[in-house]
Amino acid sequence: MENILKQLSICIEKGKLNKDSKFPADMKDLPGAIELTQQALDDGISAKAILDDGFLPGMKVVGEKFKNGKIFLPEVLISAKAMSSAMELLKPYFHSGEISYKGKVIMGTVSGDLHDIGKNIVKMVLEGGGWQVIDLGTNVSAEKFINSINSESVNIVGLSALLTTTMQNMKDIVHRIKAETTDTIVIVGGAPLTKEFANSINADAYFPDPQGMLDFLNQKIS
Ligand code: B1M
Repeated sequence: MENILKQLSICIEKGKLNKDSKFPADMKDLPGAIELTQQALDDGISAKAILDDGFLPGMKVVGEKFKNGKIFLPEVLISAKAMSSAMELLKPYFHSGEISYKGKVIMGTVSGDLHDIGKNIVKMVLEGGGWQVIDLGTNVSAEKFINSINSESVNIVGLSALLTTTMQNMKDIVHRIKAETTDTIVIVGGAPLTKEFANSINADAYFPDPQGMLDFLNQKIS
């Protein structure tokens, strides 16, 4: 089990999408993220283990290399593509077991921010936990969040931000949601955030990981 997840993590890191991918040259003809994810599932490895021990460690290395100038944006994109494509195979497992939804949540990445890998993972975990997620996508303005809160009659919203610059946009969006809607619970997350920042912008909760948000939502209805 450890071996296949390690290989998977290397495929994400190197951006090896599938067996036919010509990139990277030194992995030619080897199975890629798609085949290894399928193989792991066929071997009975849980979707959570594939995510936690295969996908996420690979993407962490990508982030560190990018930060240290060892790789550049195109390589990051290739890795992100490998991870998102393989993630499609996990979707049915996150979705399975849903008979009726526990509730509805709106999610989006805040305006100015195009990062959606983490937000999509949170979405899948919530859906896997029985919640319906209305995904507004990336670069979502305060207006769009507020319109969706009103039109869908939803009172729980999750905001994601990955850039220190868009944390300011998050602050403005939380402020507008609180001022222009009633009793909306705003949950925030994303790598650069802290609990202190979340408190300072008047968010109702902050979670560094999807499970924290899922547990919080489940507690709300118990
Ligand atoms: Co960008 N990027 N990026 N990037 N990118 C970072 C974030 C960065 C830290 C890289 C670095 O410099 N080391 C840096 C930000 C620095 C800063 O703000 N201080 C950065 C930068 C600078 C940029 C650009 C400005 C680069 C440029 O153009 N010069 C640009 C900005 C574009 C924009 O948004 N306007 C940019 C672009 C991109 C790509 C498009 C190439 C690509 C995004 C692809 C995509 O998302 N579809 C990309 C990527 C992939 C990254 C890194 C490498 C990986 C991010 C990621 O997906 N992580 C990242 C480096 C890093 O993270 N170390 C980086 C994996 C993901 C699973 O984690 O999103 O944190 P994360 O989500 C986690 C938790 O945070 C949590 O759960 C998730 C699962 O565990 N979580 C929540 C997230 N949201 C939550 C919400 C919740 C609860 C939990 O409740 C609501």
